[in-house]
Amino acid sequence: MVCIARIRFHGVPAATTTCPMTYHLILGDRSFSSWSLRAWLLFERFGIPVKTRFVDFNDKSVAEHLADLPPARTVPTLLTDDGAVICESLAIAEELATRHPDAGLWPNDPLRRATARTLAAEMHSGFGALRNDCPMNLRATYSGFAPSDDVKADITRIEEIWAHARNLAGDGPWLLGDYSVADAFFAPVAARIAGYGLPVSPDAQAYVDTHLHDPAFRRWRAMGLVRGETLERYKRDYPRVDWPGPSPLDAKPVDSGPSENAVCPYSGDPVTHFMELDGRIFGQASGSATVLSRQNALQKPNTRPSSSMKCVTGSPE
Ligand SMILES: N[C@@H](CCC(=O)N[C@@H](CS)C(=O)NCC(=O)O)C(=O)O
Repeated sequence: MVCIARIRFHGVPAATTTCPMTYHLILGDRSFSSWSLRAWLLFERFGIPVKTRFVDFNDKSVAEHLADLPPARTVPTLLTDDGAVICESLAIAEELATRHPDAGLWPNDPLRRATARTLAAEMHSGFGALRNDCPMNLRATYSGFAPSDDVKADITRIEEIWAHARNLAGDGPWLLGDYSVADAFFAPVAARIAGYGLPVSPDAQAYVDTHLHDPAFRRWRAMGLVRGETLERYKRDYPRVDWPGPSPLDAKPVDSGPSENAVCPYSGDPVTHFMELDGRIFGQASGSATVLSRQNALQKPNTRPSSSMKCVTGSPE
């Protein structure tokens, strides 16, 4: 059955869709999984409802977690209720753009759209030195990192293509004017530049700062700071400094509700954990699956307590 729906999600008017399907997005650790961040931003920034599940990076390999969801071997992986298993972030972006043509994932203007696609594709296939030497770690900010020549070359190229896009559009703050898939794809690069203190031009730094102030990016980072562990394999031995972006607002966990929201804004499941912020109580569902299949990805998640909660925007919306 095909029907037209306009849904509101997280306060963002969602796209008109001829296909009101339930998406299930399987993600990795928020602090360390750069590809997961990209995919999540696509849903969050474009107001597309999604149920999220997280694999634990600490107990077994991602491929083992996803063994029952062929051909998936990596996160993010998107399950659609018509049976697709989409396990490449660029394919997730393209499929969402096709299924939600009014959501604005790509710019409408053909020249901007072509440029946004070019930048996203280059990010998807490139910048290996930066990705290898500076793994995304949203829990640590370093000083004293000395980039190799290969990392410097990657940064030079990134500055070149960012400047090309921003000059072409001329009306930022995002690469092609309004936020597009290209920006979601470069959010983890901005996080690396910030996290490793990589020197960039003032224009590039302004674009990095725009990401650091983006409420969606801040929400993701804040949730990663309070859930999951600091994974040793991503740590580097450089001196630590403070995160250069805005800090999350403090919130404290409370044992019980009722909360202002009955349903978790991230998973769509009934709330199981509660936090207090400025005298108001909000809830979320805390879920993680250790074995994933299409069937159990669609069921109520396992729950486990979180020791503290923080919120970046004053409410989880
Ligand atoms: N080309 C994939 C890359 C996805 C990817 O490499 N994801 C990492 C996490 S950020 C992963 O799942 N690695 C497998 C592992 O760590 O075992 C995409 O665009 O989604």
